[in-house]
Amino acid sequence: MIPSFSKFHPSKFLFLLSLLLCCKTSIGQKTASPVPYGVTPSERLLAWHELEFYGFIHFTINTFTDKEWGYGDESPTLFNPTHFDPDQIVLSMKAAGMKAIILTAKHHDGFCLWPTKTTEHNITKSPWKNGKGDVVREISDACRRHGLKFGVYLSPWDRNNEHYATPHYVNTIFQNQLRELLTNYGPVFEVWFDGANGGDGYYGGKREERKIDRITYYNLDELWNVIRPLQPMACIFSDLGPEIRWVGNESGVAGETCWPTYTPKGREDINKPGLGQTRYEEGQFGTRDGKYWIPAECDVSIRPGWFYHESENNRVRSVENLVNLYFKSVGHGASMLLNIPPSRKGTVYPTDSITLAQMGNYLQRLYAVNYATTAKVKASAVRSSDQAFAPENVRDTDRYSYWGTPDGVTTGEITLQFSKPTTFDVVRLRENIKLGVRSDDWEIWAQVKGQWQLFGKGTAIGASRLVKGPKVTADAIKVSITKGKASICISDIGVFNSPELPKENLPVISRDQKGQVHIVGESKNASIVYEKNRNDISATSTPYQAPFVMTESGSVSAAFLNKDGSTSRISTVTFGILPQNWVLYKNQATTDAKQLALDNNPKTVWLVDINAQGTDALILDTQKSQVIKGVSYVPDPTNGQGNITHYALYGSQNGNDWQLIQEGEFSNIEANPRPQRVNIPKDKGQLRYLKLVPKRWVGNGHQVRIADLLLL
Ligand code: FUL
Repeated sequence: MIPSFSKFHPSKFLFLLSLLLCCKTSIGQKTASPVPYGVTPSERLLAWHELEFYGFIHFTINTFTDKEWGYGDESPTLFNPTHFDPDQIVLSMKAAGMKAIILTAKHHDGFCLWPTKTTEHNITKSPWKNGKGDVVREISDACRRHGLKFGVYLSPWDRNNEHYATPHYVNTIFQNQLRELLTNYGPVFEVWFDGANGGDGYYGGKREERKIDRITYYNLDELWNVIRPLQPMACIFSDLGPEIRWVGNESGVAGETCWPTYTPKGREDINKPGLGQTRYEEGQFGTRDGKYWIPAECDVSIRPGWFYHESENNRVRSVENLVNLYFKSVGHGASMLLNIPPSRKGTVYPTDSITLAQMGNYLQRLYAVNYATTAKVKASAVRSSDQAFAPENVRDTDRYSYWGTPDGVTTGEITLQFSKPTTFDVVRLRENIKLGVRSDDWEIWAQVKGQWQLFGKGTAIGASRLVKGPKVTADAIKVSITKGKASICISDIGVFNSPELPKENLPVISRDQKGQVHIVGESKNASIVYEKNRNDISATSTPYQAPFVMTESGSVSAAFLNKDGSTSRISTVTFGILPQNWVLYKNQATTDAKQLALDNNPKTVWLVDINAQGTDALILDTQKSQVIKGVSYVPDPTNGQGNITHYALYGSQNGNDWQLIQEGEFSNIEANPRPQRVNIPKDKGQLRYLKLVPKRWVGNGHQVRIADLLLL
């Protein structure tokens, strides 16, 4: 039918016009979203970013050999946890607030924790559950039961496998191990490839050094293609990505400014990343406008080592320490991957699980009330009246709803006005990372009694930024973006008041040059008790009244004993034999600073020139023949360059005839410089002289570092 114009009426025209205008405004309101800036995360990385805090389990044959890196010649019969309890492990970790767990399915020693068909060196050859056990199955099932995601660590370096360093290992054995893990154990959120690669090992009995080309050997393109179809949501971690990068240290700390975008220097083609190729410092910071979206992950252990060592039972990080790391990892836009090593029982040790529960309690209370949700919000500019860009979006829990400014408006501010003075000390900022990392510099201001005070400032926001400031009671807060590369897209401003954190208060144990042990500390209504050469403390432990002499080697543990019989956490210090008139020298020449290696203070380091690898030696004359049970080498904890990685240790009665005691490696010292113990067998232990020959050390310099040398 042809429309009849005769039926036209002015009121109808007005109505149509207003309808049209109305449509126009609403079309106008449906302003286009900002164009993403730079690179953006994939769907699986978005899901990964939401996890923020998850756990690592280091558990294998090393748990039973007291080692950090197995050589690969360990008998599978050693693996035999007495009370393995996957629920206890997973629930202890969940209690901390972790959202996922990554298990070391195979560490460098090559022992597979699942019944693999790829090698005999696996759990079926252990006595545990008569060879019918499967740790990967039990942990992955427990994760699912308790609502945590599951991930796998599979060490590329395999010191057991005879084929390591040949194409057969990498193209068949290693890939098939991955296939098994990614096929048989349900969804996997992350696959973890360690950078420690190549070197000496058992290799099927050859006991030799095997070097690989870290860039080409693993055929990484092919490896990624094994993962993709089997687990489309699994993010791949290695030093350089391709999806998650190593932060460059094992201390749990990301750079103050830590971009999720990254262009590794000199390795611009990330599709051929190599393993163990990281440049340590870079990982902490990432690259503004980097070519790839490869956010940082901060892996750190709750203890000095990655595996359980009984000797470290009193060296578990405190909740205060862990929370601090949380703010320096998750709070800087990275993730926190906290390692909890189960003991030989196959459970999380009580000190660790108590600390985890404390951490969970802290985080729960921290996030319990977000004072932003009820605040009135006002922004200096808004993209349009479309709800999609409304300043109020920063108050909700949706990580992708946001306050947006018009194109080209890269600076601006947003104010949250509280209905009454509000006390807080933590502010959380997030950008809608689906649109890239857009803003650079930001400031947070608190309005206290009418005056604006700076609460915090920094660079980079990304997926999460936690700003911990002093406690303030304010009427309003203002977030000011003072520099950016694209229009603002802030998705979250959270305002929280952190709960009181239990402060670590432990007795401090020290020994003076005369061998007097002093234990100092104060705790209300508590006294100090101690034990020699025991890790545990109880109400019946010896009350500390005055310094006592201990010239022999051994440990002292101390704690506060409360009136009700309970005790604080325990501090333990290991002393070497008291170095009285000992002479330490280098075979070529003496060095003035040598005493720094005998002062039992890891902060003072003997930096000693070494003429050529494997020829120089450090000699210790203890002035009398005595029984020495071991040596502890304490590397420089602050500067890895020069820390010894490979050594030979000799002993002598007369300083002329030397007997080799042990030759070996100080495992993982580059990434994790913790004290290293070498045991001296009884038949070689009657000694006056010791000679340490540094064979290899970190870096290419001509100096090695010795923070301390203890004779045990
Ligand atoms: C390191 C490894 O060599 C350690 O043993 C540990 O697994 C840690 C997470 O990564 O590079």
